[in-house]
Amino acid sequence: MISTALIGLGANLDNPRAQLERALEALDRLPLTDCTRYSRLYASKPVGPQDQPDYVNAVAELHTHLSPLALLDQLQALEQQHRRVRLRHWGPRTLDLDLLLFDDRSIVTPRLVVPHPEMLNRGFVMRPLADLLGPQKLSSLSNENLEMLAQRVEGDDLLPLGPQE
Ligand code: A4P
Ligand code: MG
Repeated sequence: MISTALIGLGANLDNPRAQLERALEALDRLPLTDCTRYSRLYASKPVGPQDQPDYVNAVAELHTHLSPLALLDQLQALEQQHRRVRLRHWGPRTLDLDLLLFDDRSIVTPRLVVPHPEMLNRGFVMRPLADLLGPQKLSSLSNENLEMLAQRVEGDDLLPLGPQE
């Protein structure tokens, strides 16, 4: 059975834009998985500790035959390949991959919570997600449409990156 998964990507170390571009290619090469589309990239101010570089964020849509936990394994392996430095919670990282949504499933296990518990509070997730999916309803989250949810959390701290920047 094929499922649709939405992945949040974030990086703020070692040329974050290049990290994200490499990660998007790598997502398309995961076993039993295609990256069908992705949002534009956004520069964003750090949420959490402020004494760290700005982030680059994006959201990618995958079609996958993997289970949610098998996909999480693959995402964590990719983070390791990008030599992610995990110094502190909400601190700087070369690559962070969050599993935002998996079809319309709700999952609560020690290793994986879907929908990602913080996504609704984060403009750097909701704006690219709304760009990608349009004003549809997300049944696993709420009855509100995505564009309205995105507007509610949007600040002025998101900057779309052009192709050559
Ligand atoms: N885990 C549970 N559910 C999930 C899920 N849906 N997706 C578990 C991914 N992982 C999930 O994650 C800790 C554990 O969460 C994993 O072992 C997994 O089993 P982590 O990524 O190792 O820990 P972390 O990154 O230190 O914490 P966390 O909560 O993931 O940080 P966030 O929420 O990713 O926040 N500001 C801007 N502008 N842009 C950003 O991208 N990112 C962060 C990090 C802070 N500020 C930011 C940004
Ligand atoms: Mg994370």
